[in-house]
Amino acid sequence: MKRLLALLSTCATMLGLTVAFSPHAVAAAGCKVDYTVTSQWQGGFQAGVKVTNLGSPVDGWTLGFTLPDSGQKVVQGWNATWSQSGSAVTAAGVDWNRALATGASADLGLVGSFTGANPKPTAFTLNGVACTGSVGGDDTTPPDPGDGTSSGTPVGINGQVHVCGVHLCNQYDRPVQLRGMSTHGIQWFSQCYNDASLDALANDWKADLLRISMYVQEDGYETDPAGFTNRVNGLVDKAEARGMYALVDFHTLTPGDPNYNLDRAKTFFASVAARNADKKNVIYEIANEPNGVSWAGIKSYAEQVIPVIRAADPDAVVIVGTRGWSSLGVSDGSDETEIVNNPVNADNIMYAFHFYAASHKDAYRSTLSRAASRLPMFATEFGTVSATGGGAMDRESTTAWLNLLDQLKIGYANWTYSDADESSAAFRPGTCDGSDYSSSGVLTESGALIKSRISTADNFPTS
Ligand code: IDC
Repeated sequence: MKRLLALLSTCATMLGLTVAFSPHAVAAAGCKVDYTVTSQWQGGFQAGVKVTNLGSPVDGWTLGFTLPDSGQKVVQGWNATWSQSGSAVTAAGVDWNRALATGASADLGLVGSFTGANPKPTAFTLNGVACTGSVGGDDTTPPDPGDGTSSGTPVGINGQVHVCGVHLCNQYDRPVQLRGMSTHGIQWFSQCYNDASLDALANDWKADLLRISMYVQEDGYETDPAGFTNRVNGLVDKAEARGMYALVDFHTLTPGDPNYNLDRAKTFFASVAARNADKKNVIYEIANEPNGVSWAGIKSYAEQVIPVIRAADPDAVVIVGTRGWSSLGVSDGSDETEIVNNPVNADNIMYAFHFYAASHKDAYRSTLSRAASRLPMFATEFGTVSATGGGAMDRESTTAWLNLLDQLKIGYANWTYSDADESSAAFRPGTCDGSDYSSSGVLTESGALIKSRISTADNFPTS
């Protein structure tokens, strides 16, 4: 009840918003809407709305629908500009999801209040055209099997990537931004990484990369080196078959000094780099989040692990963690200058930057902005929530971060593509027990926001 009252208080503000039709908006020839009530409590509910454009591409859209006559009200909505007049509701696309190609979807959500029964809304329209369509076979088309070089996929278009200046560049030597998701610890969530979930990641989320988080401690690699090496290789193959890059994350966390795991890292990377040397889709992240260790200690570790990888796979990009939980030192009171003045002695490398949007804000953003003109950076892990992986999603800070990464062309992977019972997870708890990874009903608030961002067109340069 408390929650409902708080939500109702935002009602007035929300209803003051007006809907702006884009001058470029055109009528869509067809559309489909999946509307799922994801939770309900006394007098209130939350719903996910997935709208799929089945007509010509649109640059600007407005979804309309009619609430049933049971006192339903939209209290709060996300991923669109929401407005209500009587029983008529509109949700207009925002700058980052306004363009919808044919077959593309936007995931929206809302919290509503109701009295009496709670039937679903009716009469959905997209740019004024009734949504009567069914998506048909497209969503279930299996990915191209094979080596991931089929045209149209991220790996097919970009090929073997390399570092050029401060950017990651594709086979045409042009900067690219790779956007994707990180697994949770594969020792805990292996059930979330199967053909159906990875099909959804490639086809529905249109992700460019899968980060494979192999914890070293906490029941991870150290307990079964051969078994975990096989699991990582299996996921590299699944990413490759779907044309996605695989970011192999040697997920050191506690203890924070990567040198504690130096011998394990050499053994692991010698093996995975040899096994995957001929693939074009593999990128190596050699230490997740160094902490309680100096930059000199991290650099020394990197300069011992990188030659092991290079000996087996000379052209793979390697990403080096940074001080203070990969914060470029900021969380330890330092900054990027310690790296700029004393970089790792190796070519074709990048540096990791991690952030959690509710905890890390302007000071972190300005450090990354400065660093990005001097050092090749990759946001190999970030969350929309606090650094604990839980707490409320910070939409404003997340949006500021993602806009910055887009502007700087810095690649990223979001923590986590899992159904962990924590707000950083993209899926609601229990999702990985089933086979549906595509409908809006399985997404958390964080998942819906991140999916909307990742699934926009990449426009990778092809010459
Ligand atoms: C968290 C997981 C949580 C787990 C914890 C310890 O979400 O379920 O219990 O690790 O293993 C990081 C780390 C990442 C953390 C994440 C959220 O790289 O392992 O995951 N986080 O706390 N750095 C900053 C935040």
